[in-house]
Amino acid sequence: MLTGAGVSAESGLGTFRDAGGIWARFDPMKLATPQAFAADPDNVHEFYNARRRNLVGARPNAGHHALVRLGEGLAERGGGLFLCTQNIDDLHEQAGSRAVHHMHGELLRALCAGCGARTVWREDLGTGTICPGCGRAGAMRPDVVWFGEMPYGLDAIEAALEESDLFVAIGTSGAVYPAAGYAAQARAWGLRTCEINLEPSDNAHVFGERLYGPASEMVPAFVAQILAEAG
Ligand code: BJW
Repeated sequence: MLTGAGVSAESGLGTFRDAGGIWARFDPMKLATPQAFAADPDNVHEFYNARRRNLVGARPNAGHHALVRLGEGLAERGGGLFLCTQNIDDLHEQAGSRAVHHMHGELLRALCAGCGARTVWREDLGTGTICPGCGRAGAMRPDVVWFGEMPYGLDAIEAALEESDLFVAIGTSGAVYPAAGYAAQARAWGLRTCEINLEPSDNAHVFGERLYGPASEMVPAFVAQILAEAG
């Protein structure tokens, strides 16, 4: 299972590439690259501080809750769910999903570029923030994956894909790699593949099944169908 910004859209968190989305209002090259952070850390901190404050008030929607039921239902039947999200929010966890794989990091964590410590973080970050690990200031950044950086846990994702019989992408435009490549890989390996999105994504043609509509409606219906099929 791969989720993207669309699953959190109905919880009030903006998507990136829709009309009026985050990258329509802000230049990703000035905010979501290591070079941008090196050039203007205050600007990047301000952008993520605002999004962190917004996230603290956000709550999961019926799509997130349905994925909890899917995980539990598959476990009861002797199966399992590998939930990989590109989202840096914690709405899957708030809903009750466990062991969520955040391949693009987490907004509620800080990373010290000096010592590598990753710390749970709910407050604003700034250039003067002191790392609780090494005690130094000046190297704290949001623990998120920017363009040009290696996403987290790619080996674990590939291993989970290899063991799966179903790959589902929910609420993602299929514009960002390597995440966007998993559907084609899954298809090539013979997995059943399904896209759930508001509209066809960039790689919609790759999926064997396509369901279009809001995640809060489509995901609960899909989960009910999968659990019924599983018996
Ligand atoms: C709804 C809905 C509703 C709305 N219900 N649906 C080829 C191979 C490998 C890499 C590259 C490559 N070509 C280029 C690259 C480099 C680059 C890349 O992909 N660039 C592209 C722009 C072309 N990738 C990278 O740099 C990555 N690292 C990397 O490649 O390392 C080296 C490497 C090489 C080879 C193999 C492995 C590794 C890192 C990418 C980091 C992305 N970071 C961001 C920011 C994170 C922090 C933050 O949040 O600020 O991650 S960018 C942004 O995009 C964010 C998202 O996770 C990511 C994906 O966006 P997502 O989730 O798909 O959102 P949207 O807005 O695009 O789509 C939402 C969808 O939902 C839409 O379709 C709507 O219709 C739908 N929707 N409402 C259901 N209610």
